[in-house]
Amino acid sequence: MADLTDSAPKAIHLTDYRPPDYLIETVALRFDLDAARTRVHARLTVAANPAAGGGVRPLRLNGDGPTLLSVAIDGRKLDTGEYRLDAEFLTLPDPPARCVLDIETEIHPQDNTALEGLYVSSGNFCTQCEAEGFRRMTFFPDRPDVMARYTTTLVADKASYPVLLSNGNLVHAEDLPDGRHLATWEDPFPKPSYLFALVAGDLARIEDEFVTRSGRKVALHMFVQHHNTDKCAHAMAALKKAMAWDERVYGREYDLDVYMIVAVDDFNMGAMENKGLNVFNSKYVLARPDTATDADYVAIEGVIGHEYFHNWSGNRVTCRDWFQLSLKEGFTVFRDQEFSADMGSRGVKRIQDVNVLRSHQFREDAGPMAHPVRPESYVEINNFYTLTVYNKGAELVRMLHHLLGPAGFRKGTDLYFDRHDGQAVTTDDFVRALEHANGADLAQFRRWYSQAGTPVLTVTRDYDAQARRYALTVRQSCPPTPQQPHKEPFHIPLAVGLLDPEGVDLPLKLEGEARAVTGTRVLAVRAAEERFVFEDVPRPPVPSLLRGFSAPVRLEIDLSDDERGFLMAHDSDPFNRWEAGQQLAVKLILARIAGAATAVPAAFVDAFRKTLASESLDAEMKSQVLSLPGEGYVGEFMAAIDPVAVHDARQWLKRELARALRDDWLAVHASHHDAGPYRVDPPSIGRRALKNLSLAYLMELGQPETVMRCVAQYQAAANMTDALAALGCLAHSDAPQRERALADFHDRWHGDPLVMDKWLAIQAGSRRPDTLERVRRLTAHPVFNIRNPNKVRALIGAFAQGNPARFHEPGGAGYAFLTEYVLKLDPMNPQVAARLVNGLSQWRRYVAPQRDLMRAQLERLRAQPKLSRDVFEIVDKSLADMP
Ligand code: B3K
Ligand code: ZN
Repeated sequence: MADLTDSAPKAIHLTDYRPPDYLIETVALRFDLDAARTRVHARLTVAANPAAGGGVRPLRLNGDGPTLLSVAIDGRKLDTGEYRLDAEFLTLPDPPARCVLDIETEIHPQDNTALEGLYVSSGNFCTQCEAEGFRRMTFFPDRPDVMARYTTTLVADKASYPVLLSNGNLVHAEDLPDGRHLATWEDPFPKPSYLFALVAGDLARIEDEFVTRSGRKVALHMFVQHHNTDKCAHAMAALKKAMAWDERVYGREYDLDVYMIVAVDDFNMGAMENKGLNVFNSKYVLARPDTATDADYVAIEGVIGHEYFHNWSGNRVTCRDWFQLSLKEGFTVFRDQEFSADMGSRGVKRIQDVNVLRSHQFREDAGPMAHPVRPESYVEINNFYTLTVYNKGAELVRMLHHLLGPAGFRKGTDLYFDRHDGQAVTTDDFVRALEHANGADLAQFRRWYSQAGTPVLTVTRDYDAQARRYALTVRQSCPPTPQQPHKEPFHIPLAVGLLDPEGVDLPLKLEGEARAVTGTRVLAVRAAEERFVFEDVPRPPVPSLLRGFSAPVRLEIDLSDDERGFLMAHDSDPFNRWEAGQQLAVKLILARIAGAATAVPAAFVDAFRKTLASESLDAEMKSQVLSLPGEGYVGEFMAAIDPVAVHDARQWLKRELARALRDDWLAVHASHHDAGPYRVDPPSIGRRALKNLSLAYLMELGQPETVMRCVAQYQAAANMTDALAALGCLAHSDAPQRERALADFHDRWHGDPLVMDKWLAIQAGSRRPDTLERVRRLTAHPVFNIRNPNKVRALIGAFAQGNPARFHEPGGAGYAFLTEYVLKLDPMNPQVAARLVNGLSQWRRYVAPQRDLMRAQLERLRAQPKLSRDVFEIVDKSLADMP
């Protein structure tokens, strides 16, 4: 904990990067595991780094909390006068240029509530070392550009901890006389300390095998608590698909004899890509049709893929420093998005990814925490595992893919992996490899990595009937962000199509070109203002711009409602078809808020009806097109967000659509049944999604017969998707059946923590006026546990981040409640506490009195004498002046 009465935590700057003074060649670790006190012995072979400057160089080893028992150089134990020990470092003033260092420490895993370093979850040991958890176990140059070969020996009581795992291959196992046993693991690949992992516990092992395309057999082992062995099949299948996909699409094979995944219940985030030994939040492993929803199944496949893909993009080639985090995360998110697109529906996947980006990352990019994809400074690195680094970072890689084309992009990644295998590198190295492989110039493109903020593209069009010329004028600008008042123009790939009056894509011929190309073209926008002239355009077309969301920008164009309706019906680009409907809906909701809409235009209702009946859209895509934009996204269009007004206006639109299309929704709900066993392919997911969307619309009407229908679905549901959809509708409603259903769900599933997370989240997300009261009560319920991050996210997170209308109630009770929780949680788990504070950091965007009430809670937090560095940084930046 940082004691702020002494000094505020200080920032680390990218410009201060220096290569390490010493490298570590090998690390031999021995853990004598005991939940109360564990002994760690580390033997490091140390060598001065020729790449660093000469002269006397102290060796500084990071340490965050371990008790130092002894330190020896080349077998000679040092006296206390021969080293310095402070809150952050163990410093050896002038060690030999080559030496062996022995360090013994003691740690207390069972008291580790921060879930970083070595901790205990459900009685088993596990570790989380990224970003700076290794230093919580022993003293070490805990930075990613120090890559070493690890050998790890684990010693533990055999009855309690029959399974002992670490990175690499098992090289030795032995029973000891005192009921303990020992296992030694060796990882042949040099790695940074953040990829170290160990697991010890009483776990069941699910086995499978993958044969790589060069014919090597890889054992696949999944470790879960014994009662969960029937929930691993989907994750295992996903792993095999991911391994095959990375071979096919990137030419990357797996490199060890065994790939292990361990599922734990207590985990700060989704999962962790430790070399050969992934540790997963059980939420992203365990699934059975009756316990997991379609969304869970899809997310499991995506996260399994993500962590697997890190084996190359992150592990074999790693980051030089944490400012380069997007090197591995942005690239790996792009890889997992494309994997999911190939496994499921590409169009739907793109819509979902863009929804996340626009509703959350755009907001981050416009707020006090805005930072470039390659940040320039940080106080606490854990606060920079952001949507900007991950999701905007992925958009950058996607743009590179657009600009170079699939073949050029692959040439570039081949060069990148070959050139940098075994190295710790920068985002610039990544871009350079793509440039070199293609003879391309990406100098201007690099600004995407260094400039924060979301660019705005304003497009105007004109048509010259006589000359048959159609011109698009594109202007770009980017708002100021903290530390960056002015921005230079970006290099933006703008994918466009032009539709003729029949809704067919026109052949596109740019001024001066010899031939026309039919379909989508990617225009390179580079200057602050550019004009693109198309020739031989017989009639004024309807432009379809930013197809597939080809760049992470806000697009402004004055399309009429008729034109948007036309695109919604005809665009060949599925993303823009969806987008046209979203923009129409946003406009209508905003008009309602402004008091200018009393009825839903017939054309809008008609577009919905036609979508439902369309033969060119599948059910999954229909469910996307017919879903109204989220409240968070609508708020983005308001000068000052009024969450309650947004909610009410959106509800109005939903009700009107429910009423106008009642018979259509009923017909869909009645006809979209699952036949046969549960499947998670796109047609089945689509069928359930459209059926459950229909139910949600119908439930807006508050009619007893729909409530009966909903209860019947809940009771008859053979899978969690249908059960939870019905329960979710009931949780919003005033229907007397609500409480009975919630109680029934609890009684049925109270033994399953992941299902109980859903039960909590559904109640926290209810739009009923008594929701905050209920959330408060639930914090005292036996299934809630503040030490378990999933529970905190399910209850407090779902309320503060997923239920804007209730969280932002004008009295400010939601803010006070959140603050109480942040204060309670901060001493235990600063990482999770800091995530919650994000719910307040956007205070400037809101109407009064909400903005002032949010600020008051931030000030209350800032006045606390002891805050973690994590929470301090967010609070401090949130209150700082904006440019
Ligand atoms: N690399 C980890 C995230 C670690 C977060 C540390 N606070 C998971 C992932 O992105 O794959
Ligand atoms: Zn990742």
